[in-house]
Amino acid sequence: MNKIDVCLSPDLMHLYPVTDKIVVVADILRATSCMTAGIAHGVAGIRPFADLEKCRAMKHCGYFIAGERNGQKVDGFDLGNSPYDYKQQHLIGKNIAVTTTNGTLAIEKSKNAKMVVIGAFLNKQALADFLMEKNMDTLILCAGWKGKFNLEDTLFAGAMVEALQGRYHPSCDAPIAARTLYLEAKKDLSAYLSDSSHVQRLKRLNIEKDITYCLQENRLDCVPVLKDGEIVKLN
Ligand code: 3SL
Repeated sequence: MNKIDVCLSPDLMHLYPVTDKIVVVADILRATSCMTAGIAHGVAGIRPFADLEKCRAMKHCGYFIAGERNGQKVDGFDLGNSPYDYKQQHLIGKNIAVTTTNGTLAIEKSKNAKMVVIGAFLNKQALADFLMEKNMDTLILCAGWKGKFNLEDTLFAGAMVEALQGRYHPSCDAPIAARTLYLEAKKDLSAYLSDSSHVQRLKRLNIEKDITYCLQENRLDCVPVLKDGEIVKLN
């Protein structure tokens, strides 16, 4: 039986050999939810950068540039980090370069994986179907917040473990703990997360509608995959 594991922070990635695994990167609020929404909406490709200036430089290569630091849009960038930014009509068929506080760093830290895919509650079932078809050991990487654990990414990891239950065997205690939390939270994810640090941070910035959007399960039937450094729709 294949194994499923959960890495609770990008700072722990050195503990997880991934060269023979699929890594699912999750930054539920909001980076990987934005990427999933954008790709589902018809954005041609999204190139992630951990480094802000490298991302900014992509403007000269014809990319729209998207970026956030501490939840707020980077000055001079075309887009912030709201899923609604990624669903604008004029972005269909276009390419975006993006940098975020945690999500794009988590993607960079996954670069040795056999395959990197982008996870969100939005595409949970599409992703689970894809993983079952691929039939490979899988690691869910939670982007967290500046190296620390966060609840929303861990709940998503637990949701994936639950979706793959019976088909995958947990590698250690993290997937068991994440699933237990998800089962407790799933009736009302939004209520369960109401006191969590990043929900509080985003509420202070008045972006409740992004939280509501990102916590919807199985709204999008799309698996974004990292190919030659760019996130594209799996075909
Ligand atoms: O850290 C990230 O990657 C972002 O998703 C954080 S925020 O929701 O845009 O603040």
